[in-house]
Amino acid sequence: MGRKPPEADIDETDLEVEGSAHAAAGPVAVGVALKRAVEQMGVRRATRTLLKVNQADGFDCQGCAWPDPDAGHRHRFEFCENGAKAVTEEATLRRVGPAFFAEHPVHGTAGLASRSDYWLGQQGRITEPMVLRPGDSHYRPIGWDDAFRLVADHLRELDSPDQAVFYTSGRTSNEAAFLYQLLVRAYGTNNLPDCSNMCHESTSFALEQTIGIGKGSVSLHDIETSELIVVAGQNPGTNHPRMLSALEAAKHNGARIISVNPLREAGLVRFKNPQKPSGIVGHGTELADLHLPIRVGGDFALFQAWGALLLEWEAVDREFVERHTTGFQEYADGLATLDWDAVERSTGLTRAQIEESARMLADSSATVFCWAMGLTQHRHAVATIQEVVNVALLQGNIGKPGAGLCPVRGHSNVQGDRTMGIWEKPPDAFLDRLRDEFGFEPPRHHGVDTVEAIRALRDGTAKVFIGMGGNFVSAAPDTEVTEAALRNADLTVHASTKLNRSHVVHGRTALILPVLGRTERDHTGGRPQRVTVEDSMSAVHASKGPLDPASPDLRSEVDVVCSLAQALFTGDHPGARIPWSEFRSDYATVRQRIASVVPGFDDFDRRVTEPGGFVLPHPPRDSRTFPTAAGRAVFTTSPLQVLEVPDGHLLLQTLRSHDQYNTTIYGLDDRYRGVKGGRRVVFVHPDDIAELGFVDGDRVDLVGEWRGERRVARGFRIVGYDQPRGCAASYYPETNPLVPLDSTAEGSNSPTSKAVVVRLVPAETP
Ligand SMILES: Nc1nc2c(c(=O)[nH]1)N[C@H]1C(S)=C(S)[C@@H](COP(=O)(O)OP(=O)(O)OC[C@H]3O[C@@H](n4cnc5c(=O)[nH]c(N)nc54)[C@H](O)[C@@H]3O)O[C@H]1N2
Ligand SMILES: Nc1nc2c(c(=O)[nH]1)N[C@H]1C(S)=C(S)[C@@H](COP(=O)(O)OP(=O)(O)OC[C@H]3O[C@@H](n4cnc5c(=O)[nH]c(N)nc54)[C@H](O)[C@@H]3O)O[C@H]1N2
Ligand SMILES: [Mo]
Repeated sequence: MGRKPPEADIDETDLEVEGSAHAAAGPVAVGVALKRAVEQMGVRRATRTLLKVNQADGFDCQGCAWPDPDAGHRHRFEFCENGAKAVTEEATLRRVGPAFFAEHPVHGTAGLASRSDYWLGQQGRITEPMVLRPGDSHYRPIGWDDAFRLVADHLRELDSPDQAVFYTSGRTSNEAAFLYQLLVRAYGTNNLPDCSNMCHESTSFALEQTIGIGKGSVSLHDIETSELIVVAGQNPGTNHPRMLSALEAAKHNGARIISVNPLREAGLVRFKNPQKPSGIVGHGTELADLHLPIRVGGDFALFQAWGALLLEWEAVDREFVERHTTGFQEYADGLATLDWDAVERSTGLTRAQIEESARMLADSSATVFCWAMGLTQHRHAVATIQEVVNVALLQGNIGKPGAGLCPVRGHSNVQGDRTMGIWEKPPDAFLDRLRDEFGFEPPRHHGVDTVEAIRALRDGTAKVFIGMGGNFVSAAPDTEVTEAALRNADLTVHASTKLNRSHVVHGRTALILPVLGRTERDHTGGRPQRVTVEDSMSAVHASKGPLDPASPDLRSEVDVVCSLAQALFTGDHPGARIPWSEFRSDYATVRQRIASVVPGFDDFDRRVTEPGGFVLPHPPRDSRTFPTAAGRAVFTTSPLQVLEVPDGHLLLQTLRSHDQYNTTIYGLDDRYRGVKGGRRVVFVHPDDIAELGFVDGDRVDLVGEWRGERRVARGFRIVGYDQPRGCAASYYPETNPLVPLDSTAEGSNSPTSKAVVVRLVPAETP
């Protein structure tokens, strides 16, 4: 593949399967990253861009939300293979302009709608606003002012502001996110679903209930100085590669690591640090001291069992428990009768394995618990994360050096977007401050989350969908239902950098608004602007792109929001009194407003200019203060729930390959799992393959049965793969048709993407 985009789409007959790799990162990773960057950008642009990634004077890598080292301690190359791919994807020299759209009809046999997200994304950057009007076969250019007028007219015609849905993906800067929620609330709704609803919502909900704040409690320094790190339900080698450097540093300081994962993911087993000679030539570092090959969904039971053993062994920080927590006795009583048979069935682990790992916990006086989607996307995700908190509280592992809770966020500013008020359930205190600052009464009733938004569009109670980034159609569950929902809309609008399926599965009228990405210089209002983001550890810092924009017609997200607001709010509408043009021409004025509305942002504009930015307050981390209703950290008692899978079925988790960013498919090489040239694979234990009457390499359809409904995803190649019996894994988003819209986590309403009960049947079309 060269500078030119691929003409052909994915051809699954090119699929090749080799054994899985044993080490992550290392020189191969560097090579792959540079090759892709040079292919799409050329040598000079690639070098110039990559040298600015995650530097104090550069831009924040859009790859993930992992924090950067302190300003003085960064490498010259402070990025990873997959960060470089994320940057390349955006900084590519490929372009999708009016000629492209004139050439390609949206529908029909060779239409854009017949293409995969891979093909669409590989075509390049969108250069001009485009519109698809009712009855049209092709997208056509539209001027920016006409585009804003079109959206404003639709919004004004609705019977109620609640008939519009305003989605956000997690790349949006703090400034754009703050203005976006301001626009939406001034318009009159809290319909602000975001990718978080499908991601760490279970975490935010569980932490809010137990420690009083929905964010993690550790710093990078805590990781590097901990005695024990538990990494559960997370694949850092692929999704947060720079985390491996922190884990390596921790190991050098004597930490031990437990990996809890159905799969033996490459990065956790062995890691070659590309920034060090030993990583280039040596065997790398053995990261995990103990790997627990847990059954999918077994973490709830594992953490209960750990709690029970710590109690039995009296490995409890009594002083912390007494001074800072509530609910301990009930929790301890609940675990006294723990059903060990159920624990072993649920986890697929032996009692010896659980005791060995619990012993490591007992022996550690500073433990960090890390987790991601393997814990959050389950029916009992909230209860599971509360069990993680229970175990942390037992040993006082919150608010002390080297210890804490570390949910590892996904999108690079997903945490910041929530801080800025992108939330369908805003707290009253936030709305009060918004009212006092801007002089209008924000709506108080809750809005729709992602799942509810799909229902509202499906049922016609919502008619307009606006997406600030993201790829709603492909990222959301139950693809057929979601596609029908979007097609049912009067208007779908996407502020995007690249083409994706949400542009081609659309409402009666569809708009694409092309925006600047992180890599690009933002010269809005005639002056250079910068934006800010918040990472997974609550550090806020500035981001400024070095490159010329992909096209002179791009606008910043801040500009898009302000311009839409100006088109929408006229006359004596309270929204018309908000100084949108001032905000657009000087983002510092937005930061001043953020400082007045959002706690922890005092003197924001000045503090963010300091190298490395600043860290937001976190009462449990900073002073063991727990802002819950009880004023203490809360032990939660929940009855053990075991996920039972009927005979002949498998429990399927849907995960990321090493060559994608969510629905953006960079390439077809999942190097660490040995899959190349295609993506439709299902990983199954060799004994399960045999027991189900198949052989490795067979092509099957995946059939989901849920509450009497049947869902099918077609044409997957079976790949024998080491994991607990009864489990299976396959890539997202190809498997999203199998995730039922109504199958969500209790409490957070996140789709259960990591627990889909399926049957394998011989493929209908071989
Ligand atoms: N390169 C790259 N980076 C990314 C992304 C990307 O797509 N590509 N996505 C970004 C986003 S938005 C996010 S949210 C993060 C996602 O980061 P991850 O959460 O690491 O992403 P997944 O690929 O979904 O991996 C889930 C991991 O959990 C394991 N797992 C599955 N089910 C269970 C279970 O029941 N229990 C346990 N203990 N483990 C389980 C899987 O085997 C897998 O290792 O990464 C972010 N960074
Ligand atoms: N089955 C299953 N489903 C899942 C998951 C899973 O593990 N399994 N994971 C879930 C998770 S964790 C998440 S976070 C969601 C992801 O859901 P989304 O965030 O909606 O999806 P992405 O694929 O990250 O969005 C990619 C698109 O964002 C646009 N984009 C990229 N950069 C920018 C930018 O700077 N500005 C703007 N305006 N647009 C930009 C591009 O047009 C690109 O096509 O998917 C969820 N869905
Ligand atoms: Mo995510």
